[in-house]
Amino acid sequence: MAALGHVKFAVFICLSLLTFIYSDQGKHSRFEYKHSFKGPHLVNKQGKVPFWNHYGSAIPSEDQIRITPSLKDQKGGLWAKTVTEKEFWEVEVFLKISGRGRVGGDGTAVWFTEDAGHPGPVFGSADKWKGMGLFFDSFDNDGEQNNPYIMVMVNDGTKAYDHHKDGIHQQLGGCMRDFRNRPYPVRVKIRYYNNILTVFYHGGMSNRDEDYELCMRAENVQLPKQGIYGVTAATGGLADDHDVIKFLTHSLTPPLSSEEQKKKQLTEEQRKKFEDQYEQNVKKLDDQKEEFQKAHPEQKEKKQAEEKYESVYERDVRLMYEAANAIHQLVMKLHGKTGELAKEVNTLHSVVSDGKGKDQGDGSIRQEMNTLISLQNQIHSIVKEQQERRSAGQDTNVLNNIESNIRTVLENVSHLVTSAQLKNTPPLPPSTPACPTVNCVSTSTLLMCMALQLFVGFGYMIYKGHQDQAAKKFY
Ligand code: MAN
Ligand code: CA
Ligand code: CA
Repeated sequence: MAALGHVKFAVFICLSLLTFIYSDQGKHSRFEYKHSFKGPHLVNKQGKVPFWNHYGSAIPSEDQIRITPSLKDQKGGLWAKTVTEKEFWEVEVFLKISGRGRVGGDGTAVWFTEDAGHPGPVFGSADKWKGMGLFFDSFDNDGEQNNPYIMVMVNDGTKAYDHHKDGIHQQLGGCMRDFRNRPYPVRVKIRYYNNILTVFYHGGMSNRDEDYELCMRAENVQLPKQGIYGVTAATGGLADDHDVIKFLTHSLTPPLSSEEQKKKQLTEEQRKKFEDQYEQNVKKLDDQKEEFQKAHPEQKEKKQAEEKYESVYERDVRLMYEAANAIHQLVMKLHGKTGELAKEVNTLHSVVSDGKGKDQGDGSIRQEMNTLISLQNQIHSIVKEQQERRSAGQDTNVLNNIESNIRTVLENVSHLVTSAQLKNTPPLPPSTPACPTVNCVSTSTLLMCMALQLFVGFGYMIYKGHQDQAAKKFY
């Protein structure tokens, strides 16, 4: 499978090369990736454009490099790290120059110079360069109303650019175009071949490749045999965003002799052979994929199952939600039950009060009193647990209500016990039992109280268990 992938990749590379090396108007054009960049993934992890250095205000991002933001007096630049190997070349640069003002400044420059530039006064780069600079000059410094202007200036390292006159007398050639705030990127294609320098301009009114027009052409141009490409920009009192979107470089070489052509150029037959091979390999890959799926159906099922069932995260969230819901239900139930219990004990209390003085006390009263005391103890322990829970920061209104209900029960039971104790002083010997004349507290009532009591305790245990489980899910 992996070998197949490599074959596929190799064939793809060959086909790509075939498209890069082609004969065009008697010259060969070859894409130079080390002197180019384009989106959508312009920057590496270090935030740099591979094979390029940037300085000043330039900020590379995924799909463009902002050489200057629209702030006053900014300078920025981007220069290829390596020199060119071929004497003749063609670069195509995509730019966006935009600003809110009717007039902007100052402009962008595309360079081919002997050495890489550094920050300076000429559109963000150093003066007295050796080589060529093409300037998108937005601001009309000399007031001749001839800007925005695109111009080429060749320098042998001796001339200082005349910023105040927009270099009007220093230009090799140019054309006046408004390149600011265009709907699509504006483009420039600079071709240097056989010492002829030609500049084509694309006004950014469309995204079509064929919308280029000739801006300038000059013969007998002497540029360094080897050089470095750069793109820089600057703002002054006025400011624009100067963004570069693409920089595509091709080296241009003379056509090969017929002998060389035979050796180097891939014939149509070979091309067809590669294409067929590629098709076959793709088919083979598909067949193998199918075979693998047949041989390992569990893999497919596994994948389907993974899609069908929820993820660990989804399950945890769902469980937490369900647990919280269950706790809520339980607490509400507990709330209702303690209310009932309170009512029950109140009834008990009034019955005991009514029977005061009538009851002479006997064994059954003593037994009931003992049950009441144990009931009191149990309720007391619940109240204590409630207090602990509240001190752990888990108090809610409902839990408070439960507690207050239990407190009422506790008070009433205390009262009941005290009344019963008073009645039985001094305690009667068990040998002389006497039936009460009034049925003050029935055994069934007491048993019901105890059942409720147990229910409360049991409910609380379940609630606590749920809560512990829910708490564990957070770790
Ligand atoms: C000021 C100066 C000039 C610059 C213009 C336009 O006048 O900074 O150098 O060209 O603003 O930005
Ligand atoms: Ca200017
Ligand atoms: Ca001018």
